[in-house]
Amino acid sequence: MEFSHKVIEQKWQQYWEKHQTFKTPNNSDKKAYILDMFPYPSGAGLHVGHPKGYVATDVVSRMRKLQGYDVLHPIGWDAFGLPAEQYALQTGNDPAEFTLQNIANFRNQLKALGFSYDYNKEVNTSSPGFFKTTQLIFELLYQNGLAEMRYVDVNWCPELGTVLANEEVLNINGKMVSERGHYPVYKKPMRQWVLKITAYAEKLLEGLDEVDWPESVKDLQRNWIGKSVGAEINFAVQDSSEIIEVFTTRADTIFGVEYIVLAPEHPLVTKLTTSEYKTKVTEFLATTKAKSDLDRQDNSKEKTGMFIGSYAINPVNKKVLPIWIADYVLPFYATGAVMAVPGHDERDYLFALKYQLPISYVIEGEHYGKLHNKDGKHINSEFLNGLTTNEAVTKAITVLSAAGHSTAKVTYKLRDWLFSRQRYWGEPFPVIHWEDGSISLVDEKELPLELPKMTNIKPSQTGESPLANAKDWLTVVDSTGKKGRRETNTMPQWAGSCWYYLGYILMENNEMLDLRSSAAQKLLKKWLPVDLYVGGQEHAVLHLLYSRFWHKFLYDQKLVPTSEPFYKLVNQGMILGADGTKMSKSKGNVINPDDIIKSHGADTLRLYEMFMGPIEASLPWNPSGLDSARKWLDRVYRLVKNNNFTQVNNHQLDFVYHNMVKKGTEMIEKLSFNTAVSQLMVFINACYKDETPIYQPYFEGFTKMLSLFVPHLAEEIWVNLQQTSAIALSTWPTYDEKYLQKNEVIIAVQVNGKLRAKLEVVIDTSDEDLLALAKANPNVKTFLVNHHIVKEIVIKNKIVNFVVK
Ligand code: ANZ
Repeated sequence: MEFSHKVIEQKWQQYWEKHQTFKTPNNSDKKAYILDMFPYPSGAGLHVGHPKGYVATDVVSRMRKLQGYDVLHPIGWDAFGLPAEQYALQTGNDPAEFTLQNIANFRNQLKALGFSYDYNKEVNTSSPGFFKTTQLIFELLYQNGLAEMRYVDVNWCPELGTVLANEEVLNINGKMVSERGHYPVYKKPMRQWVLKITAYAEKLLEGLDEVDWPESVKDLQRNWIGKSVGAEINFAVQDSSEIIEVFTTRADTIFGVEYIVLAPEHPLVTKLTTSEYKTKVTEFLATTKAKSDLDRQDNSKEKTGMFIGSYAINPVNKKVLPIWIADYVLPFYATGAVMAVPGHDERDYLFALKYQLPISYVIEGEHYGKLHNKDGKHINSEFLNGLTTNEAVTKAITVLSAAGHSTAKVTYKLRDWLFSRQRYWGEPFPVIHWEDGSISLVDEKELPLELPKMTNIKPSQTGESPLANAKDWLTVVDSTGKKGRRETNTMPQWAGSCWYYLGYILMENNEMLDLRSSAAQKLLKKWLPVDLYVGGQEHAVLHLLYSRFWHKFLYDQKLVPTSEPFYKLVNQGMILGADGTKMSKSKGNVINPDDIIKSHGADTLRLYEMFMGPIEASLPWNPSGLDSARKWLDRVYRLVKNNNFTQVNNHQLDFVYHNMVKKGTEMIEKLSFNTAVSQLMVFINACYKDETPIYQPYFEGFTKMLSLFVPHLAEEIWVNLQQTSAIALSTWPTYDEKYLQKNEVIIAVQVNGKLRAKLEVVIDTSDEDLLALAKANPNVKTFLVNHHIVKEIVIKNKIVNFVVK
């Protein structure tokens, strides 16, 4: 190896820290806020997958800095979370201490990779100074009617005496059991906080048109929100004053309704079940509760249901329709009731076949007892006859609405967000439940409401969080002697990540500014929105939807200046194990970045991860690729050590240098890092070919570009080029078009009008030479052999065409 990465890397990391090279400036009107999805500081430390996204954002941040932008490039810790809670429950230790140790380890690992983070801006979601604002935003949500308490089923495990998160519950032989110990788990209703994200469904949908995100992520969000435009139609119950409201997107099929289906959990079920069916209905409800919503919607799973003894009346033709309950109708979607049209809807069709219910058709086409789910002219439908689906939907709704039987309705699949967890290690809710049943918020002046220190964190045995054991903390008495109890639930891990990107902006001199202060508002105006956000695809929906919801709420409160938080989003691909599968401890294919930093250096790791392929691609770790990256850095360093530099341009490198600056810049702008690195490689090859001393200004430009990827070595080379201040403080190289005038053109070669080759030739190559070159091309050759050339057409600098027989 040509240089000691250990010496160089430490030296420059200390230099940057000492000189505060990457402290967030406030000098320019141009700003770049470049953000990584912050890590959960697990006990396992960083793995090589983390740096891929972090190097990408570092490359962009460093370029923006050299281009004269004020750059905000921060990092922090998503520090509440289940593993720390589990560690606390198992060992009796304090999760706060454990978390701080993990953070220290993560920070050291990141520093060893030479990232240009401004560590003054660091945030930790579990520190009171941070979650004071999380609690404040919760209070604002509550005051604006967007947070409320409801009874919700939780996973209760009596043996463990605790409620489990969904990911801690396994499904074995159709039964829910705890991941730890395989004890039975039951659904138990508990009072929970819910945030009304559904109130923002439309805004969350519309906002997607404003952002530069991968279409796949936008689609995932759109599907998650699941907007459905349709109508509610009222069906009167026979011999009763009850009305069943169904939601349908296909009001046009109203004449094809054969029966009505209620979700088994629908509130009318008890009222409408006649006495002879009562026992069976109760049994049916119990079996439905054991099924997941996913299974209930899965068309490949068998649908079950039963008739409950009552009938409804179709408002258009007064047809009497039996009322059924069935598991395929979900209680929490739309009205939880459907009008079943077995001729044209797949689920209704399968259900009707199974229970021998009649099937009729209202759209012309091939029927013969089959499902017919194509568009067509309507039949058997009185005033809808002859219309297509779209026309018939509109007309049906108009007619039914005029008669008072229907209202146009938009429904969303999006559910309100279950916002409480039965955990110790989370943000306490700033809420007091008083003995008279009222609820009040903790006075803002008393925030943050901190977690009580507990010497032994253990389950409460009641389903409440371990906080139920902290009796002193729990009990509150007001000035009149009225007693209250604090909330034992804590907020989910998502809470902190909903606004941490604002936290960085507000973190000034180790203190979080009050979101509403004018200093805070000024900074938010400067930095928002985030210009580039890089992170894993696994956050496509939850984190990115929850944080957009909070952001839009804060926007409506006039506390943030933009309606969307993250302008551009990129999902980096995974780094797989060398065997092409996901890295995991059990497979023994995990690569630890600390080992690579020791053996090859951080610069090599950074370069390798950027050069291995497009940023979005998931690619396997390749040790020989890593070695090659190091070899190339040695080659660059050798060139510096063994060469003379000159201030006189011999013009040998003009094209290759200016081309590197132009294309390299464009490629980094497009986040095409691997191709940008190849531009640097082309330049180094040209330097090696050029025997004369290298024109120093060109090599300086190269080193600046190199510094984005391999900052330590670049700083070292910079010193070798007799520079006195850090390369990170220099300016981005520019190119001159005049050196990029092409002396080559691309010639298309066609045989019988079909493109068979492209040739790169010197401008104004003669017709004879072009013909000779074209005929020599191996691909063209295969289309000429065994053929007779009838005509040769040459258009200078453009095309060669052979007409053959
Ligand atoms: C009659 C009909 C006829 C329907 C037809 C479809 C096709 P999306 O687009 O997903 O919103 N539906 C309504 N509420 C439901 C619930 N709680 N559980 C299960 N299914 C429900 O789907 C709307 C359609 O799903 C509605 O339109 C309804 O069936 C069903 F040829 O009504 B349709």
